[in-house]
Amino acid sequence: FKCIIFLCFIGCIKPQPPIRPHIIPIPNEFTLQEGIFILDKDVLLHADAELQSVADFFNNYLKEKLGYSLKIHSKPTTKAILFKLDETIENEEGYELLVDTSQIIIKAKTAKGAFYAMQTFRQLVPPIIESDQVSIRNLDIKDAPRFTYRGMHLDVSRHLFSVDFIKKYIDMMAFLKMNTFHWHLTDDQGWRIEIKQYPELQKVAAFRDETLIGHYNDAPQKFDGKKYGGFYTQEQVKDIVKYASERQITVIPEIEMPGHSQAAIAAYPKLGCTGEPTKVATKWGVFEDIYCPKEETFTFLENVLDEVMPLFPGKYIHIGGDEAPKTRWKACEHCQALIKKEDLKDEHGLQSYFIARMEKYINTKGKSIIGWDEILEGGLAPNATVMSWRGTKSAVEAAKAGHNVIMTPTSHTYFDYYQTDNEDEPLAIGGYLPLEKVYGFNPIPNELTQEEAKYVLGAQGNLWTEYISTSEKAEYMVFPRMIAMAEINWSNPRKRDYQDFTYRLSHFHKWLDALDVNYANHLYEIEG
Ligand code: TNX
Repeated sequence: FKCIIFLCFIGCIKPQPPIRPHIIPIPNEFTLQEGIFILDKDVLLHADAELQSVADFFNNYLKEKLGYSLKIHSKPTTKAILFKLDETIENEEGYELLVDTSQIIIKAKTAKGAFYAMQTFRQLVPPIIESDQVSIRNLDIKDAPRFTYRGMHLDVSRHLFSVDFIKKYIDMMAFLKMNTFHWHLTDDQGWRIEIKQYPELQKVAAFRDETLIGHYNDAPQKFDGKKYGGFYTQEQVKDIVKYASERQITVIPEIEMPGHSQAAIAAYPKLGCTGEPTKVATKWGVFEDIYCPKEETFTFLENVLDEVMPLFPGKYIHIGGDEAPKTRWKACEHCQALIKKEDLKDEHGLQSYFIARMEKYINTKGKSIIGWDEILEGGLAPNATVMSWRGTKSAVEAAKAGHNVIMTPTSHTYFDYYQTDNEDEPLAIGGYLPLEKVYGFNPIPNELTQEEAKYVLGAQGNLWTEYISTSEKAEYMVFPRMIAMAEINWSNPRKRDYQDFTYRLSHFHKWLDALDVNYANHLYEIEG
């Protein structure tokens, strides 16, 4: 009898790992083995020098999660977690994660790979741990991403989001193995990055009359005397970029030109073609006041970029290029003279001249440009990467011309669209993009040959925020669609199975709850 009690006692206290792990994005190769590894205070940690910073990051994470960090050991040993550099792993971001009873071994070629191994490891452990030890099922994982560009975008012009929220967004991206944060910093309704040389950007362009309530086509609302707005100081920008880089995420700033520039023109009317004063936009949409292609404007943009570029160590600067109506350029003598002088066909040729000129400047600083697919108009800037949003046609054209492409089509990646047709769904900009459709996205257009498909760097989810004024709503729109996007970018398409994904997602909800993320629960029926 005593024996039975003893056995039961052992059985009851021994924590049981889940039978079927539910990792998102799903790893390439995954084999469960017999046995478990027990993570407790006695486990040691050893890392090769190249992976030390990730191992430290990991140890800090364990401290938060379990209440203690592991003791560092100078040599590989048993009852330990080991971070090993492995040059034989092909993919720069790839990793292997081996759990057996005496060791957990993380192998990677770079810090990035080790970081992603750590993200997988996190999902092997329950979101909330009540004791100070945890058991992990023995297994082997070999994993590497499908695409090198795995992005999420956030529009902070239409609505402003706190630094804390942006960090949370970055944290979630890192957890899902995404590596690029596209930060949409300027638009008609607000300029959001501090530029010291141009104080009116902070005083004027960063604030708008608070009349923006209601829908796209609503009649103009009355100004209630309040201003809406703000901007990120360069110190805050540096802090965010550093935070992202510790999580293997590159931040790409977007400074829109020549269109979506009414806020800047409101601050400095000379940047426009008419020179007339205008206001920071108080409605959504596309506006006719755009930068005028004169020397004064180019100098302004170059000076702005001279302050922006050093803040962002990544290779890319996004210069917008989308939705630039040519009304003002048609009516401007200087523009018409320039079209003649440069032997351009028309205003579209002038747009191409504008972009190519800015590209040249940015290239001299060692950076490359990304632009929305309108930069194809009138001839593509020589080294540009195209962000294809209006469909796949532009992507095909750019890839066939040997340009890199990032896929962000409205049809599959616009998270400002409705995600269900429920009547009580919160107001969205329009459109309909359910989770299953996001999950079914294939970033490689059928028209491309295998060779041409190499120009597709990956895909990105976009969050435009005309109708998203709070962080709770931003999270609601993004989750769970971003989780599907993460799997599209990372996992082997042959592994993709919507039913299996929703099974894993229903478990991932526990993570979202634990991390205090507000999400749309599409699975209540499945779970219910
Ligand atoms: C189009 S996508 C835009 C944005 C809007 C968005 C709303 C793109 C390059 N431009 O200015 O916010 O649609 O869905």
